[in-house]
Amino acid sequence: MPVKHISEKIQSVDQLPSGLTLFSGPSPNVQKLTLYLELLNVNYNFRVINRVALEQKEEWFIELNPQGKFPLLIDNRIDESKKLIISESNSILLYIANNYDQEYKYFKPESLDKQLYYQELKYLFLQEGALRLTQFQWKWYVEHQKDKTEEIDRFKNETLIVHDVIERQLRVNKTGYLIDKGLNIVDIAIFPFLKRSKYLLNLDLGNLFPLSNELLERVLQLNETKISIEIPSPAL
Ligand SMILES: N[C@@H](CCC(=O)N[C@@H](CS)C(=O)NCC(=O)O)C(=O)O
Repeated sequence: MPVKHISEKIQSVDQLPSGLTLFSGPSPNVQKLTLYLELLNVNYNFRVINRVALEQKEEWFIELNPQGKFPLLIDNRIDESKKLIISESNSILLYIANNYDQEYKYFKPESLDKQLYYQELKYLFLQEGALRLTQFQWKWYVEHQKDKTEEIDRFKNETLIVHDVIERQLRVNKTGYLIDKGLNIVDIAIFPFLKRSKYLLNLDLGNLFPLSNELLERVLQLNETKISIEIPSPAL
């Protein structure tokens, strides 16, 4: 297992051990990163952020990511004097892809396959810009404003539209994965959100979107997934 948990007392870049350090509380967005690192067998440090205590809003963290949100990655392996600090889970995913997926197992750069590369970008933007956004709003209204049925229907419908895009793409690609012959970073980015729709929002994925359901269950069966979704702790 490539992960090494580091002390929660660490609050500055200068205190970090060498290499990659991922900062995060429980979140679907960190699951794609821990799974990818696990699949690549890349060693990394993990600094848990205490979400309940709002550690992500503390000044030391705001200095690293002014948005006050996780996950966040710091790499000081490349150049000790210029530490690389990246937020936004999909830019972190692309950073790992470009720097650590050296055999291009789960990622195709533009220089290798232009078609696939732009498909990768498309599904990464779709996942974060549409699926997560509408799904989170849908969940928020269901939990906090149950009587706002118009808003609930609107966000649920928007979520279903993205699920339909994913299902149609799986039908076209015919490999059981979204864009490539095997697992790719877009499947890795999307699976935590298929999981949320199915297990948190109780969407009948198996009946409504059977190929998406098969993809989700296939990813969940991987040993690397079983290990990586426990980091920092299981979260839907
Ligand atoms: N677009 C950002 C979203 C970051 C985000 O919203 N993170 C959530 C966890 S999934 C968070 O930090 N929530 C705590 C907060 O907003 O205080 C990404 O992809 O990393």
